[in-house]
Amino acid sequence: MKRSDNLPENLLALTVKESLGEEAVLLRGFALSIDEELLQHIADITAETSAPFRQMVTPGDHTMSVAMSNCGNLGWVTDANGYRYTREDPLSGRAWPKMPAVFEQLANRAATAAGFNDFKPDACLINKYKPGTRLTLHQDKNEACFSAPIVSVSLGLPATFLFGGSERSHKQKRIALLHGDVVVWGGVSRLNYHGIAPLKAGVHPLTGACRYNLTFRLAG
Ligand code: MD3
Ligand code: FE
Repeated sequence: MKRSDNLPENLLALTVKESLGEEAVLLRGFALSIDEELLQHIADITAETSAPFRQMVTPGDHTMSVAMSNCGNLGWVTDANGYRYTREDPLSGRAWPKMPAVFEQLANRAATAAGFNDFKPDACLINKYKPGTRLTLHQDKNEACFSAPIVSVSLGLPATFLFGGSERSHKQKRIALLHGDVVVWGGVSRLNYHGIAPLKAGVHPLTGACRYNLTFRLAG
């Protein structure tokens, strides 16, 4: 039996909820009990013969330091033609790998714990950070619908999350995101600027010198 079979239905009552601002909820350690299962799925999805990690190029011709892949019906991509969601992995020409049931269930339960019922993501972006890798301040606005929340899951090395406001110039809060943490962003925080500071060097027992982030979205 997999440990995800044991995820209690009443996880909500057992979860430490921390508010990061209006409609932004940090669920510390929410994914800890299924960490190894999540990492095994990431390894399978990103295997050389499936949808390997790649450093994408922005429309402004910058190569991103974060390596990315996707699973689910839609996957986020960027290239010279812009930022968008696609049904096929441009590397292979095939559909993105199916979203594992445990991913969908985790995202749905985290959203529910944060007060967003019936979240059914169709896209999961998988980000891989090595020491020095960063994600500059941006908004997530390539999705068809902004009323659904975004759920993010952190695995491996810790990161400093930069959480800004509705304008790029607004001051940012710095929040440590640790292995197993889940954050739910919805409502008024959905379009807030955010980013990840350059990852500090380190070694995590399960991931080595690396951080993974899963970002679940309703994109289509
Ligand atoms: C706040 N990823 O892939 S997840 C991204 O840790 C992205 O890899 C970061 O930002 C990472 O686009 C941060 C947390 C996150 C995701 C979406 C948000 C925070 C958000 C949307 C609105 C506000
Ligand atoms: Fe983002």
